[in-house]
Parts: sequence; structure tokens; C-alpha cells
Amino acid sequence: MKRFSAITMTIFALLTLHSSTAFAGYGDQQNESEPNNSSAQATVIEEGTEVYGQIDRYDESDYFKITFNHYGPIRIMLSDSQTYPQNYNLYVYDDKLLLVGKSEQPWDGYEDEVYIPNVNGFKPYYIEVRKGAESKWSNGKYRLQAGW
Ligand SMILES: [Ca+2]
Ligand SMILES: [Ca+2]
Repeated sequence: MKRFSAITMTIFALLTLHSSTAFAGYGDQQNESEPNNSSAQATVIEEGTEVYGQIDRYDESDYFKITFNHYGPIRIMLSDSQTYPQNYNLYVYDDKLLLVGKSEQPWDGYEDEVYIPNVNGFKPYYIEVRKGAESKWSNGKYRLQAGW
């Protein structure tokens, strides 16, 4: 009986997650929502959505919160601003804010990328876009996308 109710709960959670993501995902675009300078203020994003943000004059970090409604591999990609080249780096944390991946690629035209071999589909992850030490604020926007 206990096992049965756990399965029922899981199915219910899957249906709920599915219906809540019906209007967001691959092909959609979204902007960050400031203030998002800590995990508690993170902008909620969806898998596949192209997210645009900016490290402005008073910004050091932008945080995003994402829950994948499945298990399996995930790539998180960050493109620095092309109009005003700056180096932004990528940090990924689990629901307990433990670092699970990072990418500190310098600005050289390549994207920052964090690969997670098997995400937990029922716990949120936090993504931080942080200004590199040598970089300044910028008017240009970065692009962030998590998916596969
Ligand atoms: Ca920002
Ligand atoms: Ca911010």
C-alpha cells in the first residue's frame, strides 16, 4: 500500500510538472528577472528555453533555478555577450547548493558548458552566471540554455 501511494504520488507529480511546462521550453525565450543575485532570488527557468541576461554595473552574479522533470544527461551552455566581449562563467549547484559543475572558459568565442551525466528530475538545480575577475559590467546580453 505504501509503495502504491508513492507511485501514485510520482505519477501525479509528473502530470503536474508536465502541465506547468506546457507553455515553456524549446524554442521559447525568456529574460532574467532582477534582483536575482542569490539562490533565494533566482529567476525560474525551463529546460530548453533561451534565457537572456545582463551583468550590469551593480551586478556580480545572476542566479537561475531549474527543475528537470526527468532523469538523464543535461548540458548547460552559456554564451558571453558578443557585442561587448566579457568573460562570464558558469556554476551549477544542486538543491543543497553544493557545486556540481563549473566552466570558467575565457572569452575566446567558445561557450561555457557544464555537462551533468544524470540529473535528478525531482529536485531543483541552481545556475549561477558570474562575472570573471578581469571583466566589467556590460551592456551586452549573455545567452543561457539548459537542455539536451
Ligand atoms: Ca543580471
Ligand atoms: Ca543579478
